[in-house]
Amino acid sequence: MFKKILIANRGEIALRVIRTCKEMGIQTVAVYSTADKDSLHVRFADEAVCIGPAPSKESYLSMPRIIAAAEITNADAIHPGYGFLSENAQFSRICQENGIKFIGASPEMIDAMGNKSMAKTTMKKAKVPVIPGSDGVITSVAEAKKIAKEIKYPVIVKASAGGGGRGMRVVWEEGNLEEAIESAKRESGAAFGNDALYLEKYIEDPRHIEIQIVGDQFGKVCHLSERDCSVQRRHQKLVEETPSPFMTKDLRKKMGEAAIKAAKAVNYEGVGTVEFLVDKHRDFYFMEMNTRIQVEHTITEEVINFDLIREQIKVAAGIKISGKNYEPQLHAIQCRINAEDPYADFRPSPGTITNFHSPGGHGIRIDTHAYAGYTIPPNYDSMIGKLIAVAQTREEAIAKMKRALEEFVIEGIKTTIPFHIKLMDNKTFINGEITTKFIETFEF
Ligand code: MV4
Repeated sequence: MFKKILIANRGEIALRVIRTCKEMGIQTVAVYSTADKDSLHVRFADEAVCIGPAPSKESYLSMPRIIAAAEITNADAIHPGYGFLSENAQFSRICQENGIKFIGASPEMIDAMGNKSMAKTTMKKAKVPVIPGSDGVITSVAEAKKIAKEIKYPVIVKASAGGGGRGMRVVWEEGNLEEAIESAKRESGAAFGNDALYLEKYIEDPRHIEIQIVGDQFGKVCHLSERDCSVQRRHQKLVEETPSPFMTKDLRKKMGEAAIKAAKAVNYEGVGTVEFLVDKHRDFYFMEMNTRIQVEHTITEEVINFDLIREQIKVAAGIKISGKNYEPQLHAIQCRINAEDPYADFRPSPGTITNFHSPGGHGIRIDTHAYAGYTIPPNYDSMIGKLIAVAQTREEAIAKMKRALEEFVIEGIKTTIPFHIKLMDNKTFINGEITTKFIETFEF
């Protein structure tokens, strides 16, 4: 087992990793920017190294500074959390070259899954269902027109290097295809330095349902059931839950098997997520594979009673998994508490928290690095905490969540709490009729 892990991240996820390391008897090293000197991850780690000024590029994204911090503290592994360098192939490679275990995917795996059209081709070969469309990238407008005619409109143009909805265009008729391709090309070229595009059938009003998987170094892969992340706004998840209100035993079995097939096709090692789009007929399609621990891993932990960070560290250290799949035993919902003003188009609201009271009681979990007196720097992600409610049924979990949201006091800044309270009262949400379109129609 590792003796000392450096956590190359900040905020609640840095704290989350430190907690499990402590329970496992592993020493921890925090890294921090000057903006985070008063952050809890710095206080709770065994050692802390300042790696630079506030801008991420000069601190949490600086590979030489993080590697240097690992070397001076003698860390034998790096946990990247999510975001920042967690899916950076070059960083994974540099860790490897410096004899530091990167607790995440190999550089090859990150590259293979980071290129969306390549990932899709790989999955198609492995007989994982994919959305009908071009075989790989499109090379001309004429070719795109031909494919679109075959699969029928509406179609969607996507950036091969894409993510977060950038470089994506929905096209309803042939007359608009050329212009959509041109503008998607410009956007993805500017955003990713790669303007390769692919084309597929547009699935109207789908659900975003992902499967948590774990693979060990011996080729065993198991799945830990699904998370429904359909409640998103501008590709930012706001609420996640498991089980999905749309799930059936049969669909879970099929999606679980498909996710395992996807992971085995690429010899996946570590914890990961296979994202699917699910249409109204419960047909599902591979969308992306994430090679990191995700923000919403918490709800899976709660319904199967399993520490995913512990599992991640164990498989990275070469320990075998049991190989059995897990089904949710309870219902868990997570609301993301962001320092944003939901009444002002979710505009970021950094600043000092003047008063902070967190809810508690049975079935409530809070993962946060915030406290009374804490100043949220403007430089990073606006998520300041995750509120998780766990109960026997979905109905009880919603009631518990609402109660906890009403107990939650955060003063001095604006947060997404009022938005979530309204959401927990919404009939469509309560009925579980959540698709990726739901938020657009939700009147807040
Ligand atoms: C789609 C789609 C419909 N049809 N692909 C959005 C982000 C990127 N990862 C893929 N996305 C979508 N791809 C086809 N063929 C609809 C979306 C989409 C979406 C997906 C998941 C969660 C929220 C979404 C919001 C809008 C669009």
